[in-house]
Amino acid sequence: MYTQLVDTEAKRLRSRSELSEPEQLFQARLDAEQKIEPGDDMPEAYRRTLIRQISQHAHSEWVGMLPEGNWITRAPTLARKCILLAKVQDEGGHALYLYAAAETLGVARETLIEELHAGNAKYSSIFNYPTLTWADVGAIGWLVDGAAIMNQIPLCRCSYGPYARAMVRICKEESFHQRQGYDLMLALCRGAPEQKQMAQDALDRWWWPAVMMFGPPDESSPHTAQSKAWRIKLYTNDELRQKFIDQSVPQADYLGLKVPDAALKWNEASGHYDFGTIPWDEFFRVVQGDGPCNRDRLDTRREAWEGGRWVREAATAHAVKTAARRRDTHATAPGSNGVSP
Ligand code: FAQ
Repeated sequence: MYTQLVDTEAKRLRSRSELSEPEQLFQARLDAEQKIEPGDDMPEAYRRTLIRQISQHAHSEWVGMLPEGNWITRAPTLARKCILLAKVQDEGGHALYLYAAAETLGVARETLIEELHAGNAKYSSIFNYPTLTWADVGAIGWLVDGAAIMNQIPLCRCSYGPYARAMVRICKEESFHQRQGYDLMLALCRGAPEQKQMAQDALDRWWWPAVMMFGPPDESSPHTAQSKAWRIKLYTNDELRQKFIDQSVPQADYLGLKVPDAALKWNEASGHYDFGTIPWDEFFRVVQGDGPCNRDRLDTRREAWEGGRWVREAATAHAVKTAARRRDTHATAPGSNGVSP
């Protein structure tokens, strides 16, 4: 399916000389690393690609609160509970910045959320896996936040201003999340043999899903070539995946854990780790809605949306009343001619 998409999309990636004059001017701005801002002229396809990527990213943060949220009530100490609460709240905040960034492109947040709830929008495959033990919270911080940062640091330099600026703060928070996850894994690995085993089991289950978070291999990625030309993506999926593996393997060694890949081997000539076959069938299954928790995740998000409806309605009613009061005060203030602005 994806190979087919690549062929079609590749045809659409036109050479510079085939671009219209406004497109060439736009491309020249991107090549000069100028930021594109919401009021600027932009090709419709650029705008649509940004809405697609930013909204998928926002949904990922939003759904991504759920796997770890599952452990807030069961954190083993008060300190760990406070840390986890703060982390999960941070992810909610990231979703809100990102929905706001998407809104600057002329799409309403409610529309995006409706698409998510209808099952028509994508979010990261990784959040469709269950958190079975406390060690999974450590593995998510270490590996999932680790992979997220690897992908997101370059996005701080992407061509669209509001997205790039949102990423600066998000990356600072994600770096801290990654360190808390690694710290949790370290505590388990220095603990009882059963705790270390729990950490190993979490690594076994999260390794390949984390490696697949970077998206399909470059030769099967329909969007990478155009997104790179537009500087929405600065690196390909495979480039970032390799960086992540190179960074994470020594970290696993330091923990005394074994990465579940028999083919993993340092390659002196390339200066990178060689790795085994990635289970892409599983990835495509999960992305197409058939992962271990897809249905559960969407049901939970829909329920939360319905459960929070009264809060949104109350906040809107309050805002309307406050605005009306302000208008009345203004109209009766001394010196006012009673005409509302
Ligand atoms: N899962 O041609 P490409 C986080 C889809 S945030 C599901 O390579 P593109 C924080 C892709 O959308 C994690 N679908 O596409 C956190 C496209 O579908 P479409 C999220 C995937 O856009 C931590 C199709 O496959 N981060 O973790 C996945 O150029 C801990 C073809 O793929 C971001 O979103 C996937 N893994 O590259 C929260 C970062 N991969 O639209 C809580 C921004 C690909 O044609 C706890 N996004 N697909 O139907 C990006 O950098 C890019 O969008 C990629 C995909 C790299 C994800």
